Amino acid sequence: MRYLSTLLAATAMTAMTATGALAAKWDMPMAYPASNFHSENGAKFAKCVADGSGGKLEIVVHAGGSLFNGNDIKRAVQTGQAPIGERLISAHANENPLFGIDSIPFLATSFDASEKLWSAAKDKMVALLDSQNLTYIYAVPWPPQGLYTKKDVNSVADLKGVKFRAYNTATARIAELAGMAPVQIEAADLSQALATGVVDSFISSGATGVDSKVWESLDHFYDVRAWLPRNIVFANKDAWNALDDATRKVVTDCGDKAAADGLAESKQLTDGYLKTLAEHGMKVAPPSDGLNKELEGFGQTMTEEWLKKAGPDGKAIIDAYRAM
Ligand code: PCA
Repeated sequence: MRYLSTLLAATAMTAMTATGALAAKWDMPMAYPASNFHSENGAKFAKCVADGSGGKLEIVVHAGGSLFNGNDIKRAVQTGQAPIGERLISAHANENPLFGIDSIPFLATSFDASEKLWSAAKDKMVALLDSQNLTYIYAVPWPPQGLYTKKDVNSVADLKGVKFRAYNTATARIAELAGMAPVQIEAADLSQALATGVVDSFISSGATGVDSKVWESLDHFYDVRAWLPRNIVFANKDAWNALDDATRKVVTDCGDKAAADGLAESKQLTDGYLKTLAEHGMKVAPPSDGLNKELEGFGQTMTEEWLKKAGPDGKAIIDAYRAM
């Protein structure tokens, strides 16, 4: 089904506008549900571009992984099957450690710290994307990441043997360090994986917990605030190059606005998500000191591992961030 709709819809189409100007239609795959704040922000971005370009560029958002699975979006945009798309960039840390910079546990744990880390990393990230035929448009952080479980967890030992949903190499590595069994699952499939017992734990934001109605399967949210991963919106470089200068400027300006609006939304919604989890009967609490210390220890291990993998470029980013 997905493959068929992909074939039918994913091409960048061009048509003439009423005034005779060449108009383009860009399909924009996104992985998270239409009601998620990233997706709503993406829809506003699309409207901004349509309005700003006077209809010369129409961007059509396809939320919820309906056009491409989350894991396939980046490749689809690189290869031109989709002209633009949004992806959780740390899910691609296996291609290059730089993509995982925002998911190193306890390196940047607040919105302010996450913005600093991003400003230290952004130029290199944009260049890396460019080297993969992708033009950076905008990025928005998720709220801080916490631990969802079925039972009380007071130490890492309580996690041993738990079936854990991972969404990138960092979450898989945490599972490994804690003696859990990681299973890579897209957010779109999370509710079902929880309901069928494929997994009983994961680390994510309050946003994804609410999107997935996790209270139907789980009881606890530990507000660990371990990191704030980012979704990045990028365009296929050839599709980008085919736009005229004025339209490119509209996309860039709308992207800057989407980055600022998305950050503000993410901040503003953070507490409300945790309230919603609690209202549905979940126990929402900070981690115990013991659990927190052990997780911070994982953070140190993983920072060292990351620095080894990322080499001098990675070290330069972390040094610049720490000096801010
Ligand atoms: N939600 C996404 C990634 C980070 C987040 O908060 C997810 O769980 O897939």
